[in-house]
Amino acid sequence: MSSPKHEIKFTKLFINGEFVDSLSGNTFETIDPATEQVLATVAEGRKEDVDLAVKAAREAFDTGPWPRLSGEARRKILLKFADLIDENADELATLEVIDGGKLFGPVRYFEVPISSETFRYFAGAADKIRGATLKMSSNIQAYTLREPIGVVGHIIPWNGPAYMFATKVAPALAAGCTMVVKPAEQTPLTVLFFAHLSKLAGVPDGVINVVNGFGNTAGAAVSSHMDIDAVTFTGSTEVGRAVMHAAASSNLKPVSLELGGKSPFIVFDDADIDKAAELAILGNLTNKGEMCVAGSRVFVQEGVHDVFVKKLKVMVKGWATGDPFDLATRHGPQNNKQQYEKVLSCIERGKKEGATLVTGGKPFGTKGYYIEPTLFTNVTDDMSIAKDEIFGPVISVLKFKTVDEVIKRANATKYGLASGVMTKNIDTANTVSRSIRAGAVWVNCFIALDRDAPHGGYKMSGFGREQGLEALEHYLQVKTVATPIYDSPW
Ligand code: TXE
Repeated sequence: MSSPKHEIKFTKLFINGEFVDSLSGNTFETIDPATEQVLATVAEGRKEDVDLAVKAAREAFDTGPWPRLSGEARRKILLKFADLIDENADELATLEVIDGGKLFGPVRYFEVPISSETFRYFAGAADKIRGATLKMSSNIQAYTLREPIGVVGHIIPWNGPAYMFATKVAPALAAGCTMVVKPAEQTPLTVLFFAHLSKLAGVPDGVINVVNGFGNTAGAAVSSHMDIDAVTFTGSTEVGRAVMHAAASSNLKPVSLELGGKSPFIVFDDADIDKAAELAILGNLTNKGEMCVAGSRVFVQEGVHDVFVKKLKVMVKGWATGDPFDLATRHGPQNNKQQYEKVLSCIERGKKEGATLVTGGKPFGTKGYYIEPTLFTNVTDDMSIAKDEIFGPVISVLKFKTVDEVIKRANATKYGLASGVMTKNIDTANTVSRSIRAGAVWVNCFIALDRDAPHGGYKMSGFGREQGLEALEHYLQVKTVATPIYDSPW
């Protein structure tokens, strides 16, 4: 299957309901990572464009209908938005592929439908946001209001723009917020298409604004803006720190950060080894390893280590690499050149530090940012491939002996995003689940993400939760209203 016919319709900034050029007229190119060809020239927003977008969002919040609509009215618009995502799934999936190097099949039949379902999930929450009645004292009664926080800034990464847009925008809309979205400079196209759909869905002008641009200009202008009330960020730990800093030194806006990971995937001797091998592959090679939740430290107990590695080797070698539009392809190009070079340099370091390269380890083909799916064994905890997030198709296998040992080693990381445990012993599963310091423990499964399951990090993987009803908390604030009661009988 070759690329379906496509036309790139939206390349400008989206401010106050209109597609507009940047004030400076500056543009930048976005590249197809499978071909290294320029796909489109996109308007480049900077601080002055972010200011305009914030002004529109501010007005939409302070005087516009959105925060004042009933939950039911917002729900209807979110449901319409979801239907439009489904109706435009082919086009959205195509943009995800050509702009981000993702595979057409998984995006078209999984990530785009998940995005529309995320809108439906939060549509269902829009009319159920409510406070509590408080019993303060005998002569005061009080209740809480949960009000939208205001103008939100969303800084989005490049590894799943459609999924990320839905994850951040749907709950913020449900809560009644208005927003400025800053897509990653590598992948602006899907987000711009979503902006177009938002207008068709009936989201009022100024509620969603999109400013394409670079991190240190447009991104920094969002995180340091005095008139943005909260910011959500998904990306590297390093930039997460900068975003928090900017938020603190501007208007003390609350921040939620979803950062990197180095998640353990632990295979005990009694596990279903075929299933464990399959999940180790999916947990590391899905989306060419560009996943914050990748199970990139595969701990295998010594009794099954060799047979497990043998199975893994066969599967990694057979992981079909090629045209992202071919439904038989399992592995596409890395998202961008910088990421491609980073992954290759991590692989070189792994080799130098003495890990055994079982298969892969090189660029694939002659065109595009393709890297062979790579398997390392004899990895030790001190090696950089066991410590640093690679965000690429690299599996590292580490051997262990006992439950206590593996818990200690699994927790010996600055990250804490996710983890996996493969065992048939319920006691082992329970002990490990309660001992791992991470936002998710997946027992006999992996990447069990769901819109109803709060997702987020412990430690330097960040804080705040996305998905689940918990996601709404970031977009709401609580007000206590108290009134005196005269002549109360109680
Ligand atoms: O991310 P950045 P990069 C990890 C992964 C990857 C590494 C580097 O390990 O290899 O980060 O990727 C915006 N103020 N993850 O450099 O720079 C930027 O424009 C405000 C994990 O591409 O963090 C983009 O929109 N914003 C991850 C977004 O931040 C700034 C997903 C993410 O880019 C900014 C992506 C600044 N000063 C990378 N600088 C995950 N958790 O899923 C950049 N940005």
